[in-house]
Parts: sequence; structure tokens; C-alpha cells
Amino acid sequence: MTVEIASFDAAIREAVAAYHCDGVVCLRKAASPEWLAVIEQGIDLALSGASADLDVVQKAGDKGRFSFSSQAWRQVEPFRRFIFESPLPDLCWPFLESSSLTLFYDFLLIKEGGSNSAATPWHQDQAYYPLTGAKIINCWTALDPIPLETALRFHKGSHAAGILYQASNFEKPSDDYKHLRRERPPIPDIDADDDAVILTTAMEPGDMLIWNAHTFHAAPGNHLNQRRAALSVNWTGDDVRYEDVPSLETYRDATLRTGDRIEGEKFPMVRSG
Ligand SMILES: O=C(O)CCC(=O)C(=O)O
Repeated sequence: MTVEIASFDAAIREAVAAYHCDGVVCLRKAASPEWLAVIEQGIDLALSGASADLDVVQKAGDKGRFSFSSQAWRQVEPFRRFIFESPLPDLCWPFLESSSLTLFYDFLLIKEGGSNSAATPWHQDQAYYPLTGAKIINCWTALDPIPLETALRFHKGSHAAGILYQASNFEKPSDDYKHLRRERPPIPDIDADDDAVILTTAMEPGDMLIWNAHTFHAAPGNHLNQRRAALSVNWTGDDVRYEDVPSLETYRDATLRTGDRIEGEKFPMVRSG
């Protein structure tokens, strides 16, 4: 079954309740046209070499490229401005119900028109992180109109059991992920589960999805003739601790030890109190 994700323009309290129930919520017009223009300046810089961690992939047979970049805020000033100076942190903080709000990383993803193979398999973001705790959110701002055909899909309520499954290998889903944690259960076959409720919604530029890092989600490639871009900002709250296990460099900080709160130069705390 596929149904529309609940969305709210301003009622943050209702949105927080929907987020807790469903594991995802959509905030309409969360980023203003002015801030979207700032993000576009950041994209130009990131794609022209400013981002230290940029991948550009064009799969055989695809017309369009799939570009993605993590932690670009550290080099790309417009992204830094959006993350620290826009209303974004104050909008996101209530969803964590936390005494603090810490930046974990930003993630730019651009599926150009015709990047048909750039599908994202079902996964939980936290399956990739060297982190424990439940207060981790992904705040994903649409930068283009995104119709249902290329929209993200979420398994409603899949965050609630607090179970972490194995991570998928995005490049080749039939192979193991390189930092696979075998002690975790394999990813369930959500597409074959008749009881799974799949939440999805079409989006306009500035609309923002907020989801819990335990919520299963997936997305198709972009077979349309138009760009499908988003900038996501990932935040952690006061119950999150570092776990010194192998993972991508993006998520690691050599100064932290297992059990430490994640904060410091790489993961700055932006709100507390
Ligand atoms: O937008 C997409 O295609 C995938 C995004 C996603 O899965 C993520 O940021 O975790």
C-alpha cells in the first residue's frame, strides 16, 4: 500500500507527533527561496571542486550523472551559512527532544535527469554510523520539484522497534557492504511485505522531510528529464554516543573514543540549553 506522508505548514508540535508515530514527516516550504538560492551557490562551488568529498558517478547506459558529497559545509561557505545562520537548526531541534543539537554531517545529492540507475536501496541511515542512541535525524530539503515517480519512500513506523539491520551496499546491492556488521539481522524484504505501509509524497523546492535514522527508506533512480537534487543535514541529540567501529571517514572522528558524546570541531554543537 502506498499513501501520502502527513505534512504540516507550521504546526511543529503536530509535526513532531507525526514524526514520532511514522518515523518521517514533511514540512512544506521549510526553506525560503532566498535560502534555496544560497544552497544553489553552494552547489556551484561544491561541483566545481570546493567539496573535498565529492563523487560523480555515471552508470553505463545512463544519460545523467549522480553526484553526491558529504561534509561539504567544512569547505563550502554557502552551505555553512544555510546550516548555521538560516532558521534550519531551530526548525529541526524540536524533533530531537534533546537538550542539545549537534551537526553530524551534510549530504548533497544530485540525480541528473536520466540517471536511471541511481536508485537508492532500502536502508536505515544509522546502519552506517559509528553511533549509538535514538536521537538522530536527517533533514532533507528538496531543491527541485520531485514528483511521486522519483520521490523517497519510507516504511512507516520502522524506526519504532529500535532495531538496526545490516547496511546495504549502495553501489552493488547484491554484494556485502564493506563495513558490514554481521551480528545484525539482514534487511527485511519490505517490497514483499503486504503489511508494510509505504509513505511517500511529491515535493516542491523548499519542502523538507525529517526522518529518524532508524526509519527504512529507499528511492528510485531519476528516469525523468529534470534534475532531482536535495541537501540533507544530519543532526544528533543528547543520547548519542560514539562507537569506535569501522565506518566511512565521513562519520568518524579520530579524537573520539567509544562512549564519548559526539561533539568537537568536526561535529559542532549548535544549540544547547
Ligand atoms: O534521495 C535519495 O535518492 C536517497 C536519499 C537517502 O536515502 C539518504 O539521504 O539517506
